[in-house]
Amino acid sequence: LDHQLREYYTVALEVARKAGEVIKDAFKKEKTIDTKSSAADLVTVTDQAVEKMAFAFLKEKYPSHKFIGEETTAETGEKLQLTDDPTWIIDPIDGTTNFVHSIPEVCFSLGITVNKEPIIGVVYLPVLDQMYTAQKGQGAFLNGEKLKSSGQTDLKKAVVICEGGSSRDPDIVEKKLTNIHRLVTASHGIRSYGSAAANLCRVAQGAGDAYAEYGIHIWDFVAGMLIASEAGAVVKDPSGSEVDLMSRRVLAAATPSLATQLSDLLIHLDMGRD
Ligand code: LIP
Repeated sequence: LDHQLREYYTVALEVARKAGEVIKDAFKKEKTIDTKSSAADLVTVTDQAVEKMAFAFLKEKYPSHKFIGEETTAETGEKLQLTDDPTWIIDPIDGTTNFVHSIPEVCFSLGITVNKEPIIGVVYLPVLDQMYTAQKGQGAFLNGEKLKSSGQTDLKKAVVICEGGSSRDPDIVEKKLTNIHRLVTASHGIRSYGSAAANLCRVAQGAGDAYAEYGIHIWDFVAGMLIASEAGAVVKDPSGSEVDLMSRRVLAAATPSLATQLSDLLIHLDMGRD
């Protein structure tokens, strides 16, 4: 099994580099934009092209594996099903709004699960040439350099990463703003990088002490959560229970104590299940 995982990892890096080239090239050009679940839920032809390319490449190598992708799911409208089979989970561009607005925090995110557990995570930010990687039990790395989360235990001294998200439902927006109000009041400050995958990688490298978001999907966080936890961060459901890949929300914090302080502080939005 070990050599198989090593091979998956090599292939994951290869496909991330390929995707990165396409994204980096398109980043400088004019974008063709469409919307999905809301007027702020964006997709471009590049998202779709990158996912198609990645799936074609991977399916040829691993015809018996399962594949979950953001844009394929949007196109087919099929209900997500995570099985025990090896599953390649892709967000072709995490941070599509950044991509559309020429903000360089855009990434290709690829997580592999076996028995519904993330075992490999690759998050590549091609414009910044930052390759974050993790294999279960083997630590997390940025361009080959080992990562360690900050170790912060006190919310008062923490920077917390959070997002407005793409829902424009007034009730959801209001609850998110209440959370932001509470976070600003309780901490050193908040940051938003515009991509769940990038946010988790920032926590992994200690650039920010914690991150919580409601309304994301498995493809946004499955790779980043492994990178964060392999860097020593705690990854949970925001309520404090075990993280649930289908529950559309995640919390990562540098320490268990910081995670608890955030769980106690936030309103836990129920965004439904995938
Ligand atoms: C994005 C997430 C981000 C969230 C955005 C959006 P996309 O994913 O990574 O954290 O705040 O609303 O869902 O759509 O760029 O892949």
